[in-house]
Amino acid sequence: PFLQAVLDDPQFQAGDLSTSFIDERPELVRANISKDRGTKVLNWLADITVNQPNGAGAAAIDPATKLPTIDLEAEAPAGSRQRLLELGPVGFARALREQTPLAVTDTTFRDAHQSLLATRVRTKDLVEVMPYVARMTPGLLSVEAWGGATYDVALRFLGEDPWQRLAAMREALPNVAIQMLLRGRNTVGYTPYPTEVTEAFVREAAATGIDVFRIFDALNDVDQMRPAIDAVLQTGSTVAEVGLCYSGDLLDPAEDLYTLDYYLRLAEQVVDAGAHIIAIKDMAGLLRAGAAEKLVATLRDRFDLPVHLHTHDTAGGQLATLLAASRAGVDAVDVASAPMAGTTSQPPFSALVAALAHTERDTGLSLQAVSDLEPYWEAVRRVYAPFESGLSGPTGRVYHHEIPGGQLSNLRQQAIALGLGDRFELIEDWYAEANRILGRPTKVTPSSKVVGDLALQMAAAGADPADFEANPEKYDIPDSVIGFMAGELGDLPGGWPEPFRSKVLAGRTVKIGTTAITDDQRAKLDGSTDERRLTLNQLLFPQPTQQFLQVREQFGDLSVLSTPDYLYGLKPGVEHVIEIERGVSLFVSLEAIGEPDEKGMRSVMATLNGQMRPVTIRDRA
Ligand code: 3PY
Ligand code: ZN
Repeated sequence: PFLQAVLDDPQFQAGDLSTSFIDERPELVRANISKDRGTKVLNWLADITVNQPNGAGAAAIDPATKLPTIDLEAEAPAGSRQRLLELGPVGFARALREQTPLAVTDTTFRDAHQSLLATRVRTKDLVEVMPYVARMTPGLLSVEAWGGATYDVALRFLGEDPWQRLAAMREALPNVAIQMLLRGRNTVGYTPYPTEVTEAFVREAAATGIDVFRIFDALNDVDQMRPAIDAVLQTGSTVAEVGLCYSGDLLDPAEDLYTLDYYLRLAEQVVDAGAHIIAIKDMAGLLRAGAAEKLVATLRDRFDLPVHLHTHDTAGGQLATLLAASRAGVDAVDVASAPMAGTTSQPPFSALVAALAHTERDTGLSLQAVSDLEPYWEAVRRVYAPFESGLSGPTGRVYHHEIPGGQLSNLRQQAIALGLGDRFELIEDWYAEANRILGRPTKVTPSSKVVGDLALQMAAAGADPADFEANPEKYDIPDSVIGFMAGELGDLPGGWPEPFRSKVLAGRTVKIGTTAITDDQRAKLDGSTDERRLTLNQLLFPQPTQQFLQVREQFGDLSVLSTPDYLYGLKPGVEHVIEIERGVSLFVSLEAIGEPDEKGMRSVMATLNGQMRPVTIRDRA
C-alpha cells in the first residue's frame, strides 16, 4: 500500500521528487513506520507464544484493569517537587527536619520489585500508575523509582532504555520528588568508574528527572562517595541524601566494630562532605527497634540534618523499628505498597499510615488512598509471578547471615542453579562464614556480591570454611574476592583480615583502579541528549547495551505491549490491542500454530489489523 500510494500520487507522476514530497505526506511515512513496527512487535509476540519462556501465565491480568477510578483531568496538587524547586535542597532538608508529620518515601517503584521480583517490573507498569500516585498520595516525601539494579536490568532483560523510563516517570509524576539509589563511585554498576563518568551520570539524571540522590558506599568509605556527593551538590537543585550502611547490632555489648560510636564518626564525615539528609541504610533489615531509637535520637541530637530510615522487613519486625524510630524523631521512613511489601522488601505502607493515624506523627497521607492503590500492585505482583524469587515468610536467620534483602532472593536462585536449592540453609551458613573470613564488611552491592561469591564457591567445592581460611591457596578463589582483598572497593571498616588477605594476594599482581575514558567518549558525553545517554549506557554496561540495541533493532520498542502480552504472548480467541503510538492501535489475533518442521521451525498464523500475517518461529523447546 505504501508503494502504491506513492505511485498513484499526481506529484510523483509529474516527476517531482523533491525531498519535500515525503515531508508533505507524513501519513505515508507514518503508515509505513506503523507497519514496520507492527511486524516487529508481531515477531516478538509470535516467539513468546511458541516458546513460552515464562510459562502460560494463566492467572495473569493486566494491572491497568485495577487502576482506581479518579478524575485524571484534575491537576495534581503541588507536592514535594514544587517544595524542592521553591526552597532549594538546603531549604527542602530544613523543612523536612522541622515538620512534625512523619515523612514517607514509597519504594514500590524500585527497591520493592528489586527485592521481590528480580527487578523485572517494566516501565509501562510503573508509569501507568504514577498519575494516580500524583493525585492520591501527593503528600509523599518522594518515590524511590530509579537506580540500584533497575538500570542494568532494563537494558539486559527488558529491552528498555533506563533514561526513557526516567523521562516518562517524570512526565507522569510532576509533583512528587523522584528519588534514586546511587552506589557512590560504582554509580549503578558493580565496580568503580572514573570521576567524570560519575559526574556525567549525575548531571544527566538530574536533568532527566531525579530530585533526590541517595548515595552510599558499600564499605561506608566517605572518600569513595565524595565524587558523587560533589556532583549532586554541583547541580545546585537536587538533594544529596547520604547513607550510613547498617550492620550488626549496636546494642549488643559484644559488638566491637559497628558500634554507636562508629556510626556517629561516619555521620560526622557525611555531614562534612556536604550531605543534605542523613540516611540510615539498613539493607538487610538488622536494625532492631531499640537500636533504631538509640541511633536516630543520637544522630538528631548531634547533627542538624534530617534523618531518613530505610530498612527491609526480612525478619518481620521492621514496622516496630519504624515506629520506634518515629518516636525517637526520625524525619522520614521508607515503605512499599502492601502487596509489594514484607519479607525482603520494605514494611507495608498502609500499616504505617494506619499505625500513626491520629497520633502526633500522623503522616497526613490518606489510608483510603494508599489502600485503593493496593489492588493495582497486587495485579503487578501476580503478573510477574515467574520472577518471584523470595521467601515464603519472614526469617530470623537474617540476624545471623546478614544477607541484604535484594541479595537473599538472588542467592536462592543461584543455589537452585547449583542444585542446592533445598539446602539453602547451608548457603546461608557459608555466607556467614564468608562474611567472617572477609573481615565482616558492610554487605551491600557490590561488597555483598563478593561475600556471596565466596559462599557459593565454598559450597560448590564442599570446602570446610576453617580450612579455606587457613589455606586459601589450595582452592579456586573467585576473582571478585581477589579484587576485594586487593582493595578494589576501598578499605574495610574493621581493617583487613590477616593473614588471610596476604595468603590470597601472595604471588598475584592485581590490577585495580578505573579505566580512563577515551577522548571520543568524553566528546560524546558533551554531545546531544541521545549521544550522552547512549554513551553512559555503553560506559556502564557495554554488553547489556549491545543486547538492548539488538532487541530494539529486531523487535522495536516493546514498551507498548501490556505485560501479559509481553511475558506470555498471544491467547487463542483473544483480540490483543496494542497502542503503538497515541491514537494508532494494532489489532492482533492468534489463529493457529503449525507443527514444527524438520528444522524445528513453526508457523504462527496471526492476523494483524484483519490481515493474515504468518510468522515463522524457531521452536526452542
Ligand atoms: C542496590 O545497590 O541496588 C541496593 O538495593 C542496595 O541495597
Ligand atoms: Zn534497600
